[in-house]
This record gives sequence, C-alpha cells and structure tokens, in this order.
Amino acid sequence: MIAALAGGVGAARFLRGLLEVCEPADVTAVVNTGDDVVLHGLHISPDIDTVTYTLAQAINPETGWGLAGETWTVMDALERYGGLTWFRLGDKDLATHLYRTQRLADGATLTEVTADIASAWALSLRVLPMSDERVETRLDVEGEGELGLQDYFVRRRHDVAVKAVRYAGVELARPAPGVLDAISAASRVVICPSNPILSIAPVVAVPGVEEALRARRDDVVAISPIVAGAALKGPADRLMKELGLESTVVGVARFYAPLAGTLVVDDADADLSAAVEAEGVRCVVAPTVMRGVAEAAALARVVLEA
Ligand code: FO1
Repeated sequence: MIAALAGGVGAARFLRGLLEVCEPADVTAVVNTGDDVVLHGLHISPDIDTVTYTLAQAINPETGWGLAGETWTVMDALERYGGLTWFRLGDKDLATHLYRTQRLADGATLTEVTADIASAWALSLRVLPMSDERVETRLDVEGEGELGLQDYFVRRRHDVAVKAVRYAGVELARPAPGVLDAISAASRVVICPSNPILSIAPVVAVPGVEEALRARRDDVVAISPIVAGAALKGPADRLMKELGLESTVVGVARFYAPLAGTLVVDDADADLSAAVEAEGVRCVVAPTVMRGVAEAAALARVVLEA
C-alpha cells in the first residue's frame, strides 16, 4: 500500500506516473482541501479535481486545471451581469461543482462525494480529502489583511507579499475516514512535489496527521518542488522566502525533516546533497522534472526504491 500527500498540479503529474508502476488499487491519495472555495454557492475543491481529472486523463493540458475541451458559455453569460468571473469555471467543470454541492447539501460527506466522483471517472486509486471538515488556507498579505487562497492565488496572481499563513478551522478538523489508516498501513508514504506551505502543510496540520507521519518517518519520502532554487510552478519559492525559509532543497529538507526520512532532489541540486543530509534527511538525487508520463513513472520508481 502507498499513501501520497497531494496538492494540485505537481502532485497530480507524479500520481499519474505512480499509477503506471504500481497497482492503482494499492494507492491512496490524501488531498489538500485548504484551497477549497465556495463561489456562486458551489463547493469547489480545486486540488481534488486536478488530481481526479489528471488521473482520468481529462485534464486541460494548457492550464493544468479544469477539463480538456472546455467551453465557457456560463462564464461569458455571467459577465453580462458583472458576476464573479475571475475564477474561471468551465461548463463541463461546473457539473462537478453542481454535483458535489448538491450531494453535500443532501448530507453526504466530502469523502463520499470525492469517492463517487473518482469512481465516475473510472479511477481505481482511493482519493481522500484531508478532512471532511472545512479548513481554509488564509494568507496575511502586506497592506491588505487576510485573503483566501484563491483570492491570493488567482485574483492577485500570487504577486503580493505574504506575512503569514494559517489554516483556519484546522484545530477542530478531523482527518477524513481512512487517512490515518492509509498512512499507518502504507509501505511507503510519499509527500508529492507540491507547495510545502500551501498544499502539504494544511494536510499535516489536520490533528493526528503529523503524529502519524512522524511514526512512519523512515518510510516517508518527500519530493522537492524546488529545483535549483525555484518552484517549477506557482509561488512556493517566493512564499518560502517571505516566511523566512530558505527557498532551496536545503530549506525543503529542513521543513520536512521532522516527517520525512528521505528527500528526492533534482539532478540540478546534486551539489546540495551533503547540505540536505546535514539536516538529518537522506538525499536521493534523480530527475524530478516531469514533462510527461514516462518521466513521472521514472520518478515514481525512484521514490518506491528509495
Ligand atoms: N487557476 C487560475 O489561475 N485561474 C482560474 O481561473 C482557475 C480556475 C479554476 C477552476 C477550477 C479548478 O479546479 C481550479 C482552478 N484554478 C484556476 C486552479 C487553482 O486555483 C489553483 O491552481 C490551485 O488551487 C492551487 O493548487
């Protein structure tokens, strides 16, 4: 059994490779829901949907989120009213949010709805939200006060200075059913190459998850989302610096050291291997940039053999 802590695009690409090299039914992805947002009265779970659509090979290849072959009739019509259109929801993608929202209103849990959506896309791995309770990643932004994740990420294009990040509601949240068991039972726990602060830390902050990971530290392998000092996608490098962390694989090693016994870093960072190990984390050097499924599968093999 393999458990993987996952955010959005980077995690989804890695998982796609993982499913090539192991039995999908043996994989549980525990996905960040700190990015979830309610817009137009709809419950949107971007990271869960990015993982689901990517593994279903239905993801929009240009954006890395949303569905391939999307149309935008609803967004265009909404523009007439001056409605909220900065967060683009395609016509097909909207069906997912309508379905999720109605099921939640009918009393289903996010775990149940997520499983049903994954099954509708014929996925055999288990996709779990980190929690069924609402946890909101909130960013304290210079001169603006607190913003929700999507407001920061999409509306402000993560181009504003962040002073602090918190995961609102996390103290009262419980891990979704199956999360702690998946971590305990796994032969390998993977921390996917996702933003450590915005994607992985919210999962770890859910009460009980950090303890479960610490107990499995020798079997926890993290993949650095930072390559040669920069994030492959998104604001991880900038955010790490703003929050006083070093935006290198050494900073990633320091951040994950309590939880992960091993860090996989890219070939480009081979010269930092000793500095990573000085943080008390075993360092494995391999190609980590995934341009396609073959590279993702090769990286997954490295992680399983690490
Ligand atoms: N990202 C954008 O940059 N612009 C968008 O309009 C946008 C819409 C969107 C709709 C559904 C969805 O599942 C994801 C969407 N994303 C969009 C991606 C998302 O904001 C972020 O990539 C993640 O939340 C960060 O992991």
